[in-house]
Amino acid sequence: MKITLKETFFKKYGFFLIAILLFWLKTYLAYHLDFSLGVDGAFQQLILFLNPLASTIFIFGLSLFFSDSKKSNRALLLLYFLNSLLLFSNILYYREFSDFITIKSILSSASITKSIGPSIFQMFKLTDIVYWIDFILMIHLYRKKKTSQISYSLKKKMAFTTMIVSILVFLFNLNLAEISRPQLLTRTFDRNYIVKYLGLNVYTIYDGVQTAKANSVRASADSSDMATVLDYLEDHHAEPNEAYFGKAEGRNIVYVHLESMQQFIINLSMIEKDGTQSEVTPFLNSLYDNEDSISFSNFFHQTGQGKTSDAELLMDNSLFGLPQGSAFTQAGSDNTFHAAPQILKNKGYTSAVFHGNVGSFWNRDNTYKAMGYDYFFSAETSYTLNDENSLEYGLKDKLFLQESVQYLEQMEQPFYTKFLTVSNHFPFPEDELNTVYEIPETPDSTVTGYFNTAHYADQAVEEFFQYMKDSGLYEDTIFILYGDHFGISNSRNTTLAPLLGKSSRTWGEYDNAMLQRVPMIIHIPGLGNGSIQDTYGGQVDALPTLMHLLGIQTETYVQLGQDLLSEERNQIVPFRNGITITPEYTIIGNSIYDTKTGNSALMSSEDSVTDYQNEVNRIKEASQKQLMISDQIINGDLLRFYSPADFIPADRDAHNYLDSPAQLLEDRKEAGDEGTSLIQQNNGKSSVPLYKTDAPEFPANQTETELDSENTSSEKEVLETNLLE
Ligand code: GP9
Ligand code: MN
Repeated sequence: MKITLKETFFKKYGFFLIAILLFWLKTYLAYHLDFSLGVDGAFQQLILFLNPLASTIFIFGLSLFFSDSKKSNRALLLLYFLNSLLLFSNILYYREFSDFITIKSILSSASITKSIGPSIFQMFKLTDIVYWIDFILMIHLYRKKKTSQISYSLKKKMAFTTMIVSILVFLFNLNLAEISRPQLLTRTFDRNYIVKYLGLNVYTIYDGVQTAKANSVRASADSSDMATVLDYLEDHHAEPNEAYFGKAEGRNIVYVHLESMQQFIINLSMIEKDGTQSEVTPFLNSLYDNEDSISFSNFFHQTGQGKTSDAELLMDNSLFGLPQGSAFTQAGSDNTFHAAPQILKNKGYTSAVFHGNVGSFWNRDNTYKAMGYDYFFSAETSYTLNDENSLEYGLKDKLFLQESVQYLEQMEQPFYTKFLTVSNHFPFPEDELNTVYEIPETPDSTVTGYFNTAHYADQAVEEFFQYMKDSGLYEDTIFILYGDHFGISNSRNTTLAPLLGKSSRTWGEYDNAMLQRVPMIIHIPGLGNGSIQDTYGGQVDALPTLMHLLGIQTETYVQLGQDLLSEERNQIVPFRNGITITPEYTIIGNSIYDTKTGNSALMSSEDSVTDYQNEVNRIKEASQKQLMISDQIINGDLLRFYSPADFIPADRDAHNYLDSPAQLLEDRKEAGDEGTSLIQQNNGKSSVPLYKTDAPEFPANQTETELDSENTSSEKEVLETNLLE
């Protein structure tokens, strides 16, 4: 009798229950294997264990609403597959971004796919099979007809009961979460928190609701919202430092955007495969510690999911990217910006971005128009790409920089320009032609490769600088070299640790945070009293710094950063994910570390507990406020309601970047003898032949036979035609 009861029970509910159990365990396994959710203590462990349950019951319970069992079972299988796909996509995404997929990032999936698409295979691990064997088992059970056979009347009842059970489990879960983390859903914590406490499915739904809300924010914003922003700016503005104000007045501006370059690489020497020891980035090192450079040793990237585009937004606007997705893709097509190129256009500058990748990547082709860039030289219009000379993200740096100067020399001076490099991009692939710096193998080929691609990028920048000197542009220019974001993601830092002389065993969230420093070198030829500054700052602070160096006051502009050279800086550096760093404290969730030592700050604090708490709260609030004001500006498109003195807003329709090279030529002709371009100053003689590159793919460096066999002669012709013009 007992056995029959058991049998009947399994016959009726087995397939359904197995599905729930398998998926629950799989999610829990993924939490441990692939996500680092910062779970602390037994109580949080319990919540983590419980959190996949409610949504799994709910989602799979939907299958019970079908009248016949066959349909139900099929629906269950489909739901199982879709939910597995969501989980697995998040796993892959997390491996690169240390973050979860957002609805916005799916909506702007073109950019995301382009960003991680080509390197997708690098994300897979052999052990990923564990995320799919359960599904294979489910199919097997389905085929063997080991599915649930529940009668219609019973199923109807069961469907509703299941829904109720799932809601009860969810409320219980939410209750536990609120005990551990009050106001979880009412205050904006990071995505990690929501997954940690409520699970991946709940996070996805929550994110969807947030996205819908955000869309309505823009519609409901009005000019009064701008008042809050202006109040903030009045309090937050840091006066320029007189010693530096105007030091680069009237100069050309050249930004060298160093893809994935992290500060740890500066002055780092490694032992190569052949036993010799040398610096990874000797040229950057020479600029970093240089009498004509102001360099920063505690400068952090502040990017989020928008990665390169966030870095660009920060540098050009002194505004943060959004908490989710990329502001370039979400707001770049509609919003008003008061970006550097537009501010400077009103002061007689011309501007351009150079990038050897397609123009639509990160929605650049639209966003730059709103930022006032005159020209955008991208892969479609301005560079010659072939299989040999380019990588997943565009033309290799040495060729890219070389090919760029044919346009640069034609630009009216002074100019504001940005060169976006790509060679040092994840997954830092081996490039047979350009393997110049080989360290011994590590367990992770992306970590091993990073040093070579960084070294290559360093050489490319050196060649570019040599050209600037040889062409005579150097003396009239201010150079800003900055790393855009991490190249080695947190999940790989334990492999990196021993290479930096650190222990992987004791590696933790504090160490991850410290590695978010990126290079920031301001090179002003002729400056003379260069220095390495140890002030704590981030990318949001770059624009006011530059403006003051150019001798332009910033208090009427909506720039959220503080001049890195000002003596009034608060030195509070928020990361986009809410981590906050000051010279004293590193605040990560509820943990507070001593920034200098990495020890728990509470223990080492000599202040009274209340003073300490007040100070930490003050820092947290300042950090959150800066991010919040930035989000309000972008989400509400608030800059459309405000116009700084002497500022003429950008006219999007004034540009068609597909014509940039032709437009440049036309503008040069129009300027005629009065023109200030380098080529005009040289009476029409091109400076391009002065550019020396050792790139093996460069046509002039290839023998005739190589050229013929690779059929790149067309490239040479294009270059020559460009020169003739
Ligand atoms: C793409 C390049 C890389 O054009 O700038 O962007 P990322 O993947 O680093 O955001
Ligand atoms: Mn990048």
